Amino acid sequence: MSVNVEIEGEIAIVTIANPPVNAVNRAVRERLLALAQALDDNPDVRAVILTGAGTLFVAGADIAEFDRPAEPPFLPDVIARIERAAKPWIAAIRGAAFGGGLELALGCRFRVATESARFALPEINLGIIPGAGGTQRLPRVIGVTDAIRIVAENHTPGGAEALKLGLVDALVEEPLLPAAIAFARNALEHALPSPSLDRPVSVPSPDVWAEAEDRIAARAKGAAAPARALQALRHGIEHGAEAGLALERSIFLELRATEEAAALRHLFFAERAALRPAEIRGINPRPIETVAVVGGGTMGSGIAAALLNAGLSVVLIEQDEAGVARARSTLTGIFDSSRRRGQITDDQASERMARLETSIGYGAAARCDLVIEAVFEDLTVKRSVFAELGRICRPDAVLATNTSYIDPRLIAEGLPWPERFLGLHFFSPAQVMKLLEIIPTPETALDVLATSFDLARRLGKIPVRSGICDGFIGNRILRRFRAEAEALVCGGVAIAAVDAAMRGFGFAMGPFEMQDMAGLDIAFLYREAARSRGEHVPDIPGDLLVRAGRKGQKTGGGWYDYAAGDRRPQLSAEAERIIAPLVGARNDVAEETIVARLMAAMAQEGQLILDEGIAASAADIDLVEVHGYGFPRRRGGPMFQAARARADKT
Ligand code: 3H9
Repeated sequence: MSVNVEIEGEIAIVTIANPPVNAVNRAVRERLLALAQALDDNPDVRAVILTGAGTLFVAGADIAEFDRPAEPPFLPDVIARIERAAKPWIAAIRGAAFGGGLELALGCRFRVATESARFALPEINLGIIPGAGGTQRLPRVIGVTDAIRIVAENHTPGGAEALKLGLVDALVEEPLLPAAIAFARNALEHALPSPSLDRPVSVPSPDVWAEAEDRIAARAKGAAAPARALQALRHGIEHGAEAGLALERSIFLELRATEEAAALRHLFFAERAALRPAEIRGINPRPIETVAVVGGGTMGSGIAAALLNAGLSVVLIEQDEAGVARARSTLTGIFDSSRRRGQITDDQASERMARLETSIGYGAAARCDLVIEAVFEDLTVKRSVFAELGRICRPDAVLATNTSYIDPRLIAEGLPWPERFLGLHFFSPAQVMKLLEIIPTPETALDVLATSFDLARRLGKIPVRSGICDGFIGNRILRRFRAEAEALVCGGVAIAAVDAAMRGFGFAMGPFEMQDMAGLDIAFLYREAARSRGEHVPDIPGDLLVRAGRKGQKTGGGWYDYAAGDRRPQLSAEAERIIAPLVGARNDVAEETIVARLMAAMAQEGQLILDEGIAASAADIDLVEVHGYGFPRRRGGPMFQAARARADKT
């Protein structure tokens, strides 16, 4: 870390250089505090420019420090010192000014920025609120209504919008520093504006608060921070900046110490580490521009949409005209719905469809850099696809199978140049779900592995490498989770009590509601197949339900009953009667016990997966659960939960 100072005539230039993102840690805080004094004492200096080295200003406070108690000098005090400096400080911003970075900029008397600048207070994503004056200075600079969107709703204006909002005083062209120096010299000719904290702010009508509260509550999914950020902002408007700063800091320190914030920090670092596994460091990915997707069903079309969204060209291969027409209509539907939700413009939707080519037969795969097979989950069918691809594709084209259960080694048997082959397990809907399980075979080349991680990054996905086992990481844990849920029911716990406990924990649905939605029959057929191979697979309640014709919502009932056209589960006396032979005496256990049993089952399976070398780290397992299986983000994942439970006991 360094904070450098250069003097250009009467202007001092202070550059925070703390790679990779100029995060503000204790050393940076100490140096800034000392510099504010030293530059005030320097009679030659009339103004100070504060900037960041490289392509961004400052990404925020150093999150790695948050696992320890806060250490002085505290950022609010550093910013207060800069704000009250005798020489005006001017923030010169390109790239991200996030969190504590934006708070530092708000403590400066002026802000100049390039178009590339981006401003955010993303603290709520870490389960905390801004802790260095962001909730107080921002509304005094841009007004309450716009400040609420940035403080509590993740709005991230760029340079041009920031100028309109009044968040920056001037938008300048690169090179940034000469432009900032010219701005500073001009500013020194005029009376200075008030420090941000002293500026008047108009009190909004009560409707503004009520509407913001409603919007925030509707999107919070149980997260505490957004509403608390709004509370701090409002307090400062209603009781003055000093009271606002005090409340902001106390909420920040309170939330920083919560389990929720620790879980979100764990995921923050895990998500970044996932993109850069050690084994492919320094290995160049193969260039990928045109991708063939074989199979245009729900999964294939979703994968094609994800690729098109990322700017790649796609050839979608189907067997006949009807298949092509179905796939085209699915993709049109996907982009239409993104357009209706305002995520893309009409032009962007058309441009995406223009990058889609459809083809009957495999010929077009010959010119593709990557082929992703997404046909029916059946070994013989998949093998016949790769027999064709092996004949047609370039030897350097990467070939991937999208499989959720089948051993990729079996699919690749007989494939020429098998080092270009691996499994890519997408999750449905593939254009939405973030998880990508990457399953190399023992023969997969390292640059092919690197190519798949690079592809994940381009698609905005979270890649997790999985070794080969039945169900890979995610479906293997899911099976154990479901088995434990059924074991609870067999032990006399009510079906609805299990679901309610898991919803209370933060899942959108309980395990039985989820099975009813997805259908009970696939897992049943899987068990029946094992039985027909002579394996000993005892009957479980789900088997009895499927044999009685109860396969879930699609048959009007599974674990629950469903009225026609209504997805809300109703308690089912019939289901209870069917499974009764396997169910013990009624046993009402506490919600925490249910949650603890299911968490322990997931973590035990996760530990086996780690011990067998199937997953590279416990954090990877947490990413699989959070990004592929609806595990509540604010709980950090089953391995995080288990580690915290162990720490509590010691
Ligand atoms: C805060 O500011 C609290 C204050 O209100 C109050 C304080 C009193 N700290 O994302 P990338 C690492 S809370 C430590 O891949 P990009 C990251 O782990 C903070 N480390 O880069 C990774 O490490 P590695 C509020 C950080 O170019 C490397 O930097 N701010 C921090 O795709 C590269 O990261 C935020 O929440 C940090 N603050 O995106 C902003 N940030 O190489 C968080 C990053 O070892 N950061 N790292 O894997 C971001 O959103 C992105 O990093 C950014 C760059 C958009 C800036």
